[in-house]
Amino acid sequence: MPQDNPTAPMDDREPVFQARIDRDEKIEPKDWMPEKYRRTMIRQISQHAHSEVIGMQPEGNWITRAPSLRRKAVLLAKVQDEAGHGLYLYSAAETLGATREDMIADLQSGKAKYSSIFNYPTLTWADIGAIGWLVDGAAIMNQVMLCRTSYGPYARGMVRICKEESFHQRQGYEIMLTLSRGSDQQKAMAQDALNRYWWPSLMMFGPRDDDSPNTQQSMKWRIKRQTNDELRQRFVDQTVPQAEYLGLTVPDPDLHWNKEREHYDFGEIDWDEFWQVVKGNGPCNRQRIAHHVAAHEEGEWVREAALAYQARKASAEEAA
Ligand code: BYC
Repeated sequence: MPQDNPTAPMDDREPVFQARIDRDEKIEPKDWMPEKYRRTMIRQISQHAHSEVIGMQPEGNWITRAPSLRRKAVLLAKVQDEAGHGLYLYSAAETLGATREDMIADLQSGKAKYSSIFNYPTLTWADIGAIGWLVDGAAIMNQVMLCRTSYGPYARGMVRICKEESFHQRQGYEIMLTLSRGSDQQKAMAQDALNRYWWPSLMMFGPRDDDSPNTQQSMKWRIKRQTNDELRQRFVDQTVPQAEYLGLTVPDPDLHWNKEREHYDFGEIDWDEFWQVVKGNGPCNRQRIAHHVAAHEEGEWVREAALAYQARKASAEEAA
């Protein structure tokens, strides 16, 4: 096969690679791949990993203040799951030659992005419900598609992540259900969380297809199987009836069912806000990175100890 032949001319390798993608074959770490495919995968997987890890902060903020022992145990487990997702994803990116040190340095310098949604604060307990329901709901919408992405290690990691995300989504919806069936004050708290998290959740899917520089090539390489706008529409269609069941109002006066399209029409997203947040100027961007840097520095001794243990074990094995 020309893709396994390192001396085959580039002209042959690219079409063979594309033919493998078109046949829905998975690309594995040792397979030949165009350099741009490799860089795109590292970009997306590492940014996905960063999102999982930074996403622990807004939720972690409520672990000590969860309203009951049960809620606390569930939230603690969810936040630990997010750390696990980050680890699977960093490992998947490492199979492409990226190093953990470089990925972390890119996150901390602002070179690598993470999901815009985690730059909004969690002001009340209802925000934890809204994150599970809306943010994990949006994440699943995107990640179910990624279970069939063309890069093998990423696709396999996503299968496991999706199982955990669907539990996360349900626990968030259950919090919202409890609050919306509770006192007037609790219902108002749930409505306020929906008001603040609705639009940022729609932004999670990324820019409009017309303004998305990466979508076309990523669709061709089957990294993405659906576009940002297609997934956003599916999310709105699925989530609006859930809001109705809760008795809450989606904060969009233009939202209505379009009989001809058989989809909800919805209002214009504030794209200026989206790009401001992506560029680092959201309400919590600086706080998120500062916290990550501090935690990373405090964890230096753990990394040193782990490396020393590994080196010692290797030399003991060599001596035996
Ligand atoms: N926020 O050409 P586009 C979770 C960037 S976490 C920030 O459409 P692409 C969870 C984009 O990176 C779930 N930046 O790009 C964890 C690109 O910039 P670069 C996170 C964004 O890659 C804890 C530029 O805008 N999920 O589940 O084709 C608790 C142009 O965009 C955003 C993932 O990461 C954004 N929202 O499509 C709870 C899924 N959107 O990189 C839950 C994996 C766009 O060229 N990622 N940008 O400098 C993807 O599926 C794709 O990367 C995206 C964007 C759909 C996000």
